[in-house]
This record gives sequence, structure tokens and C-alpha cells, in this order.
Amino acid sequence: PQTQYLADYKRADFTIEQVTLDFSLFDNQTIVTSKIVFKKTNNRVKNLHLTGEDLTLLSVSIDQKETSHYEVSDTGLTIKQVPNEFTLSTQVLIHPEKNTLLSGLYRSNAIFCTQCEAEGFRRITYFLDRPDVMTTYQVRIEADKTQYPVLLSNGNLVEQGDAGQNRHFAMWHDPFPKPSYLFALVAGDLACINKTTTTQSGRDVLLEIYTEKAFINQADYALGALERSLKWDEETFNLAYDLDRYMIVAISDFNAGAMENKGLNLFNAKYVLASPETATDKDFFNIENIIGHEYFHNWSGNRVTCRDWFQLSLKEGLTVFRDALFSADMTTKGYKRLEEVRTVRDHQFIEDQGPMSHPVRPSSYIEINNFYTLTVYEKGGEIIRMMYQMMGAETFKRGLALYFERHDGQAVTVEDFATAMSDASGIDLTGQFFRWYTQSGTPTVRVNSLYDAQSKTYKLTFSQHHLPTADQANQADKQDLVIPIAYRLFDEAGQSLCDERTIVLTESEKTIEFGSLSKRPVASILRNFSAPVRLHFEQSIDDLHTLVRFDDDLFVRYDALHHILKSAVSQLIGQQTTPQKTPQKTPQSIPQSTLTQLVGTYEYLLTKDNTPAIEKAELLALPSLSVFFSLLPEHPLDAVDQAVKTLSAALAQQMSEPLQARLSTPCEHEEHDLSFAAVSERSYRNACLQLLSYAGDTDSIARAKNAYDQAQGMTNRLAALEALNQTQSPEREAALSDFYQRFESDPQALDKWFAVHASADFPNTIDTVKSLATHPKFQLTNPNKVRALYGTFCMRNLAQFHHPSGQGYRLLSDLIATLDTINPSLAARMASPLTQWQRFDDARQDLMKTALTTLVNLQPISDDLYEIISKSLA
Ligand code: DPP
Ligand code: ZN
Repeated sequence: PQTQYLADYKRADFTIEQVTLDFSLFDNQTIVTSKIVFKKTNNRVKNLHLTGEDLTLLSVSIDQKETSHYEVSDTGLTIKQVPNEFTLSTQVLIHPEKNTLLSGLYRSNAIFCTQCEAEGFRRITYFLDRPDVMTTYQVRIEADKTQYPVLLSNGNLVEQGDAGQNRHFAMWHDPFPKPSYLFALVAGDLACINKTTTTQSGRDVLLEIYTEKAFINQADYALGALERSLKWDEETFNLAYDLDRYMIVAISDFNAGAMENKGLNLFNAKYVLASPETATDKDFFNIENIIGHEYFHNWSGNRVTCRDWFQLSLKEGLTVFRDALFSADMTTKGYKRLEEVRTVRDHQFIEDQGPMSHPVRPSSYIEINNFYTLTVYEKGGEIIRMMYQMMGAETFKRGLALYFERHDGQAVTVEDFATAMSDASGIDLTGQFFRWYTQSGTPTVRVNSLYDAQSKTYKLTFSQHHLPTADQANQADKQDLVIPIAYRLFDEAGQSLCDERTIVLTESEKTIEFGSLSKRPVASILRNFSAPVRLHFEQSIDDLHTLVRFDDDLFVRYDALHHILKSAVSQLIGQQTTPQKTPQKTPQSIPQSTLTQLVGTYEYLLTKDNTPAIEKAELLALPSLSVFFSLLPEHPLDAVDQAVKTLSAALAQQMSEPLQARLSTPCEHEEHDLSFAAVSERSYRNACLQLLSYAGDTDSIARAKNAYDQAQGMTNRLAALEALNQTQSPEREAALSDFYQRFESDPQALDKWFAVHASADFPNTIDTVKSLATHPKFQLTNPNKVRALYGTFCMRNLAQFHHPSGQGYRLLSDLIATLDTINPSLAARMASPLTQWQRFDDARQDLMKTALTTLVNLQPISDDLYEIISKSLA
């Protein structure tokens, strides 16, 4: 496999003036005819090299004369001695019906559809498949009338008609020049709902959602979310939609979440289809967020795109941040922010620690599909958020406006973005700050505090630390960053001592001093998670309780509570003098004083605190085993697991009364009510139910079963099922079989049934997973099913996947070997649990590396998988 380097970037030797594509779709083959007008940008160049993959070339002509001056290889087509300006016509044959990679043109449930980002277009026709080659597309699609009544592509429908032999055609024209990765085509027997909305300038835009006919009654929410997205981007950033029509199509077999193709978004059905019976409130939240994300790409991605794929975060980081602002406006800032914090700290930080660590703008890759990562997306979003934090909302808006004005219609770099934002704000983002884009790894910020009673002064000393990473292994690779740290001081009763301020740490160490403090204050640091760093700040348990109860910053409260819980777990594991990597016996009780204080704080949250219910639910949810394990890296997984179970059960018992009291108050909202108030109420009640269920006694089983039986909507039904799923009880069995009967024919809901099975923390869950893999509704060719069953087991069921026998690792490596022959990009993604072997004890490390070694020796092996596995063994 070949490594690509950012440093090797050269602009293309040709521009494409325009392209005309003709698709003849048949059940057993598709013929693609292209006419591409090329112009040299460099007259010394003789040959034209086009990328192409899995294409059967039928003919080539230049300016309408058939030619034989070309060479074909597995990766492309080279035309020899081409003139300065010419039209190239090619005809190729492809097999969408056999395309299980889900890249290029493929068929999913009798629907033809495309996925071209990043390099799928080369699987459709020979082309300059790179984002800096932009052109206008005219597309003709021809197919059987009965099977494919709906024919869609980007832009405007210009003509449609009969083509004889029960076939018809549609012709689409997209007036906006675009890179090939934004091309899309759909053909199928689809139903549609639509709505006309009007931009602020008074232009009508037709919004359409297409789905398989059976599911069109689950598309209303998506249509509403799309309308809200258009409105929000105009109101917030003054960015309006630019075509007359915006289409979204739901697809069952889809590798990613969704794709922002110009005017014709393709979505994983999971992020379009939802009804209160089949989808949870969290699903609705995700749908709105992703519809927003793809819509916002129309400016940040489509109007201004990436020069090359190393710049991926240019569009993704920015769009993640834009969708975060949108979702925060639709819910609460704190709620959305905690969701981001979890993604970054619990997952992106782990990526940084592992073999695939890379900067937000990578400098090399083998397979670009492997770089659609949390680092590029979420850490990229965090960088934009730091800019926003440092310049303020209004200046940020001006910066964005300048960026779009300067670069509309161009393919640009992250530097271009940073320059525009610097020019608008007067804050230099192109120098030291820019290292956020080029340096990998998670910075650590240490904070030391010193109170002097005599002088009534309080000092906070901040320092930054950077460890080597897999890709930048020398300490010399790591330099100081620009780190905005928001802070505030409280007294021990939780009264504010100052407004929130931000220190921008640019040096290795910096001290700030506060005077006239008659008592030692309680510091609230890194408020709203103002930078993607690990914070090391030793605070007393009393201070942490003060913050949980009284701080007005949800992130700091959440983080303080996690530190308290971590300390309780650590007490349970026992104070070890030397860290051990082998399991040890865990004491069975938490010190009473610890428990009393903890229960006091939880009771405060339940009864006195006036935080919005949806945020309170976040505080009440106990961190997962995976989070505890990350917080306590010096302890073996088994010990952490035992201790967490002991702690959860103790809390559930102690909190039983107030939790039950909370649950006994009647609901104010109907279950099918999707208003924010209703969603908040459900989230809060279900958090209480979940906490109670850790007791695992007959009462809590009965309570959960009753909740299941009473449930009308999926939110409550799934919450009850998850509570039951902690017990090997007949009630659990009954609920699971009821669930299957209800949702047998709803793929999205059924995915939850697979996932609930796979997440059960029982020793025999692995056998259940193996047997469900042969269930008639399970398909290896459907990524959602693979993720629901295997993804849940291997990524969310830490205790069982990492069973000391190594059977979980063998299950996963067998799966990956098979998947690599079906869908390499999915295979590579599924490998991530194995690549994290560094986090585990020696015995598990050996077993995980054995599994990885088996995989790296696969013959053949895809580039996708090879890159991930070989880097994790390096
Ligand atoms: N469609 C994916 C996203 O929106 C990749 N661009 O992030
Ligand atoms: Zn995106």
C-alpha cells in the first residue's frame, strides 16, 4: 500500500470545464458514459492520468474520435499525448448490484444510490477524483419505469420522459461547480413528503424527504428538522440556501451517518426515520443534529471545500461546531456540551493515546477513509470552539462571513480558514495557535493552588504538558499550545466570588493571583470544557461536592461528580502501594462517610437543585465502566468492574427512597409529546429508574417490568428494557420477546433489540451474539446491523468483550476477516477495540496482539484494514 503525504500536494495539470454523465441502470449491470471537457493548466504535460477502480472500460474517444492511445491499470486510465483542450468520452461498465463496499454506485434494498466521499467517484467512472477539481455536472439517468420510478441527482431537474421498453429517463443539472465527492444519484421506488419554505430574501425552496414506501410515515420529524436547519443558519450566520430544491433520501445500507451531496443528501435511514413508537428522544435529537450538520455543509464544505483530503477538518471541524451551536439552541447549551465532552474525553482522547494518533490535520495516510476520525471531527470542532471562545460570538460571525466571502467557490486549506478568522478578529490563529492542527495528542493542564491566609491571596498556577504520541514519538515534536481556560471562584458555600474569566495559556507555566479573600476559595476550572485537555487539579472531596451542588457550569459539576465517584471506586479497590495489573479482591463496602456525603449530594440534586431536568438527568447517570477504567488506568479492568458494581448497588439502595418518591409523581407529559419539556421529563425519570435498577433486587425488576409494560413510546420502553437487561430474569426474557414481536419489521427498532442483547453483562452474552449473527434479520452486508450486534458487544460491553479467556477477541477478529472481503472500510472501523491493547493488562495484551497478528497476515487484505492493524502492531 502507498502512503500519501500532504507535503507532496501539487495542483492538477488539468481543469475540468464541464462533465456530462449518462447512467443506464439495469438489474445486472450499469453502463456509465461520460463526456468530460479538459483543459491543461500546464502545457508541458503530455499525458492525462485519471483515477478509476473496479471499472470495465468499453470505449475511449477524444473529440468524438475513438482512440487506442491509452493504458488501463487497476487504479486508473492514462491517455497519451493529449491536446491542450479536448473532450474525452469514455464508456464503462460497473456492477452496483454486487457492490458491497457501499462506496461508489451501489444498490441497497432495490434502491440505486451513491456514496462518493472520499474516493468513491472513481468507482463510477474515470475522472480526476480529487476535491480541488470542481466542475458543473449534467446527469442523465435511465432505468426501468416500474422498479425505479424516482430518478434523482444533484441540482435542478431539467427534463424527464419516456425511453421506450418500459424505461424512462430524468436529466439533472447542477449549476454549482463541485468536486466529484459531492456527486449523487438515486433511483428507486420511493415515497416522498415535502414542504415549501421561504428564505429571508423571499425565495421558495422545496424541501423533500424520500424513503422506502413502507416507512414514509416516519419522515415527518426529519422534514421539520431540515426546515429548522435552514432557518437557523440564516438567522445565526446569515447563510441562505442556494438551490430551489433540497432532497434527503434515507438509505438502509450506509457506511456513515449521512452525506452532504449538493442538493441531494443521502442519509443512513437511522438518521431520518423515527416515530415516537420506534425511536427514542435521543434518536430524535441525533436526527435533528445530523440533518443540521449535513445542511450546514452546504456552506462549510460545498460552497467552500477542501483543497485535498488532509484538509478534511476544514469542513468537518467547522461543521461539527456549527451543528453543536444549532443543537444547543434546540435544547440547552449544557446538555449539548456534555454530549460533546463525552465524545472527546471518553473516545477522542483514547484515539490520541493509541496507535492511530494523528493531528487534526494529518500529514500522511494510506487510506483516507481511516481518517474520518474523532480527532478530525470532534477535536477539529473543539479548535473552532476555542476560536469562538477567544474572539466572542459576534467577531466569530464576522470571521466566518469573511471566510465565505473570500473563498466562495474555492477548494482551500485550513491555513486559509485560520487567516480569514485572524484577519477578522485581530487574534493571530496562524502562529502558535495553529499547532492545534499539526500537533497530535491530548495536552495535560496542571493546576496548582495556593492560599495564603495572612495576605488573603490565592494563587493559581497553570502549566501545560505534552507527551509523545505514536505518530510524533519525540518529545521535540511537541510544543506549547495556546490554551484558553475559563475559570471562576466560589466560596465554600457556593457563593460566587467573581465572574467567569478566561486565561489564555501560551507559555509552559503561568500564575494568576487573587487578593482580598478572607477564606480559601473553591476554584471552578476549565468551565464549559473550554479546551480539549486533560485537567489535573487536586481538589478536596469537600470542594468537589461544593462544585457539584452549587457551580453554575454543568461541565464542572459533571466532572467534579466523576472525580468523587472515581475516588469512591478507588477506595473500594483499596489503596495499593504498587499498581498491579492482575485482579485482586475488592472490599465489599464503601466507607460510610464517603457514602453519606455522596448520597447527600444526590439528594440535593433530586430535591433542591433547580437545574433543568434534562441536565439533571446527565448528572444522575453513572459513568460507564469504560469511563471509570479510563479514570483509573493503574487498576486492572476486573477490579474496576467489581468496584463499580458495588458502588452502583450501594447508591441504588441508599437512594431508593428519594428516587422512588421522584418516580411516584405523575407524568406531566404524554409519551408521544416531543416538546423539550416532555423530553426533559422523560430523561429525568428514566435516569432515576436506571439508578434505582442497580439494586438488582426483585423490587427493581418488578418496577422495570412494570415500566416496560406501561410504556407507549420507545424512550420509556427502551429505558425499561435496559434496566431489565441488568438481570438474568424471566421478566427480561419476556420483555425481549415482546420487543421482537412489536418491531420485527422495523429495521431501526430491531437494531435496538440486537444491541440490548449484546450489551448484557453476562458471561453467556458472547454465545448469544454468535447465535444472533445467524438470525434471519441479521445481515453482515448491513453496517447498522453489524454495529448494533458486534459493535455493541465489542465497544460497549467492556467486561464481556475483554473476558480473560480471549474469546471476545477471537470473535471480533473472525468477524473482521470476513468483513474485510465484504466492506473493508467497515472492517477497519470494527478493528478499533483491538487496537487499544495498550490500556490492558499483560495477559489481555498478548491475546489482543495475537488477534491482530492473525489479521495483519490476511491474504488478501484491504488497504483500509492493513493501515489500522499494521500501525497498531508497530
Ligand atoms: N457525510 C459525512 C459527514 O457529514 C462525511 N462528509 O461528516
Ligand atoms: Zn460532515
